[in-house]
Amino acid sequence: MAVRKLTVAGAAVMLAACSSPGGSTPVGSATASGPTPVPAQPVATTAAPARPATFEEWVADFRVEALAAGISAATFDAAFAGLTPNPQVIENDNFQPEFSRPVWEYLDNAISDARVSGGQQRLQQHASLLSSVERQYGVEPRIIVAIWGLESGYGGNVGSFDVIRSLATLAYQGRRSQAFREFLLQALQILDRGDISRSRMVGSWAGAMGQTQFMPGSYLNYAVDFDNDGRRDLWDSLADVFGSTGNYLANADWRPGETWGTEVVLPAGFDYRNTGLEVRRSTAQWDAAGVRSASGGPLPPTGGQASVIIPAGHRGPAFLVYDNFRSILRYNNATSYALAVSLLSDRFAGGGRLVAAWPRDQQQLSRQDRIDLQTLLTARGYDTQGIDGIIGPNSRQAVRAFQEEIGAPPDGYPTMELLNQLRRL
Ligand SMILES: [Ca+2]
Repeated sequence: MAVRKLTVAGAAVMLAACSSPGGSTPVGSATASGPTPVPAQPVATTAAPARPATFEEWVADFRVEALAAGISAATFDAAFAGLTPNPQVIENDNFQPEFSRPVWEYLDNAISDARVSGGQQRLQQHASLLSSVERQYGVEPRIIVAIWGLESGYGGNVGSFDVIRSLATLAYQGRRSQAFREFLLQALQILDRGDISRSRMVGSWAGAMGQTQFMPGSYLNYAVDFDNDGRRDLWDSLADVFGSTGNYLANADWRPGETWGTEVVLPAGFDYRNTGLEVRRSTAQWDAAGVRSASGGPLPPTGGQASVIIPAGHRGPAFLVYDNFRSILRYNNATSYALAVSLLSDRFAGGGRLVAAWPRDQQQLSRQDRIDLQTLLTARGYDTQGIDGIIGPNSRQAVRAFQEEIGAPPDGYPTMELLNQLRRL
């Protein structure tokens, strides 16, 4: 199957692409006229300066690799005929929002009344197809429809970017060129198999495809031909769309007959160091620790493990999430996304309204605030493992350690209040 190693020339191209300043320069301005020093960047290396390849040179090099990986020349040449990089794709790739969206705003939008009623209607409309998918893969219709609704508005918006053009652009000059080179090979394999025509292969700017937005690797590995017409078509066959989503989740260790989890109430004095997906316990252990279902009644059963998450810190709602929640995270690795799928699927069935309120008055940290937070925590001896303005697990751990120092609930959730306390020290 796919050859994973890069050619030497490919590695040189990647170096050039990584060193290029942001990719805002029109690609056509990169000329092939002799070695040009890599634009001024304080890179401590004695290696010979890489000459930025033109797109045409890059395609010629990539063609060798693709054909060696088994892509037919006819597929490759048809896919790349007249192709140019898409500057919009690079712009999207480099976009860094000043504020990250609070989880409640994301959920308000994701679980709108229109999306709830639209999903309920489609659950009825496609009931028999969804049941056969459930029989085959063990995934409930409402989960599949929730994913479908979030990924493409029930097929209404599959994206209009030419996938090959997007992937080629990102492989040529994106920040993660190596990964996109691989995605591009996979997309070409999909064309080669005849699953979809070149012109119909449209998607998101980053190459997610079809009504459930599969990246090319997921498509290759998990898309199924559920309507048995010989092609796996995630654009125009709902059977293939639903079947592929069920197959994906089944392969992500979905536990048939179990829920994703539930909103919970944490007891007074709960130890917030036990929150987060890393802490896994049985529901019996959580029950013994005083964790209760927010709607009353016993915690829903699971044969697996459960974790407590508090997406907006200790002032917001708490959730006990099960292995099926982790399966949804393997579809799209963002807690807010997995929560949206989970709660939307509950809303289809008449539940899913939260008991606790989100802390909507909480001021959001700007990018500069997040950088200040990391700088101050690191200076105080709580290493955030880098200062990049992105609050990841290391930053949360540092926040938690500082919260313990000052006697605040150690929920690892950075707030403006916490930042101001740090600033005053
Ligand atoms: Ca099919």
